[in-house]
Amino acid sequence: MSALEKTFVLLKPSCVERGLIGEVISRFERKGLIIKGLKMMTMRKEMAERLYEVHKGKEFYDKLLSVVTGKRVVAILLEGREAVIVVRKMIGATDPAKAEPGTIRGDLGLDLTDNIIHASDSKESYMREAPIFFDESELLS
Ligand code: 3AN
Repeated sequence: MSALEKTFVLLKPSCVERGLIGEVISRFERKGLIIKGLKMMTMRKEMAERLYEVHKGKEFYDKLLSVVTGKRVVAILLEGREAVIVVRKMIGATDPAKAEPGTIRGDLGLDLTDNIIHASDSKESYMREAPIFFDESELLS
């Protein structure tokens, strides 16, 4: 059996505002992923800039920052076997209009910019993204 892995998930403002926090967390729990960290916070601009730094310069970057900055989000650390790839499969394609039914974006969203949820796409992304939202001590516990 492969080693347990952690991944980082962010429930975006539309997920919080539409009352879908429980629905999304419930899917992860039912899958067997363990919640290792969970916090609601207001997304500061500096956090959004760090999370989306790879998209700086793209035409959707400014809009992306403006839809998340100053809004409530929920940051989650999940742990489980192959957690990164499992969660990416569960969230579905970036564009909710193209995401398969059965996925979180496919079932719950339509907007492309605020597409319900973010999840790390690799172990390296997890290592970069998780410390933006969680302190070192929270990551180790
Ligand atoms: P994913 O979130 O599936 O990893 P990325 O990393 O390509 O997708 O994009 C990061 C975020 O940027 C997306 N979650 C979405 O909010 C936004 N985004 C990506 N592509 C577009 C686009 N063409 N127009 C508007 N927003 C976009």
